[in-house]
Amino acid sequence: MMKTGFVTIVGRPNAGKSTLLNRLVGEKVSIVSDKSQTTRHAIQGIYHDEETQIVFVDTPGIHKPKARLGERMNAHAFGSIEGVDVVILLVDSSVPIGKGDAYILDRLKTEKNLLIAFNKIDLVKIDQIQRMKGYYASMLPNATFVELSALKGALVPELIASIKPFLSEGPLFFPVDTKTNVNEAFRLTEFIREKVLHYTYEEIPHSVAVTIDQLEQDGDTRTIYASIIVEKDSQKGILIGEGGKRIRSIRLATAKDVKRHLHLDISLELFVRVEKNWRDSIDRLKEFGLL
Ligand SMILES: Nc1nc2c(ncn2[C@@H]2O[C@H](COP(=O)(O)OP(=O)(O)OP(=O)(O)O)[C@@H](O)[C@H]2O)c(=O)[nH]1
Ligand SMILES: [Mg+2]
Repeated sequence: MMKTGFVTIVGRPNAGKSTLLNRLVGEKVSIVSDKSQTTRHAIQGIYHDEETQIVFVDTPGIHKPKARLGERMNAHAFGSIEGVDVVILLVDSSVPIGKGDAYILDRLKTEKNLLIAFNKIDLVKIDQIQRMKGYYASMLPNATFVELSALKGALVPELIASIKPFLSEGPLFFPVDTKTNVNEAFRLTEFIREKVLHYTYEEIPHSVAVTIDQLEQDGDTRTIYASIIVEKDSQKGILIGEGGKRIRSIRLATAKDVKRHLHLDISLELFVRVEKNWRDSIDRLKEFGLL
């Protein structure tokens, strides 16, 4: 019998949750960016070793929502902690504690198996982490505390070790070669969105959604027609860029990354469409599986 369990990773936007998920799984399952609110769905990544299978759940960063999309993202994050074996609160040690952290802490007060993980230790001095730990320990004295660098992979085995005591024996949730619950089409839209986030700034990353209009499959080759949805004409102009330069960069970067991580050759056509207030559209949120 193997030890198995579900572990949800929550935290503020940009804490490094998706970076950690990918590190734990050893594959790019969830997209990452230096912009906040990158992840919009609860995404599972499956960790395996000889004695354990852990289903990690990456979640949207909990933030003050500005549109229905944000409200749904928060709801998915909090919904993902129900009934799991362990909740990891991932904290960015390199940013000061703020109101948003206090809000999350308050929501996690009743969690029994709570692990507070201080991430990005590669960026900070030890005494800074000690001070943070002091604050969190005063608020949640029963939590377990660990520190790590998801980016560098430092102390990740220690994180796994501190989860294991909370797991119980049981049948596997997934076959041993499974890495994620999300399908290829979803991953492709996410790879495109990641590149959009990489090449845009300010409000654009938050205003963008990607949908696949047509997907043809031939062995390891995919022909994809996808739309990037934005909220304003001005955003469309920026996304396309002078002489189509930016959209071309997004297309090339996507193809390269899809080749590297999904081992697929893609031929990609990108269209940019303006759809005012799609982030408040019930139909769109339903389509994206967020309602
Ligand atoms: N230096 C350093 N940077 C990190 C570490 N972990 C993550 N990052 C960076 O932090 C940024 C945010 O990482 P993500 O994994 O997208 O953060 P997230 O918590 O999933 O963010 P949301 O999906 O927006 O909630 C990226 O630029 C990462 O490269 C770390 O351990 N050290
Ligand atoms: Mg994320």
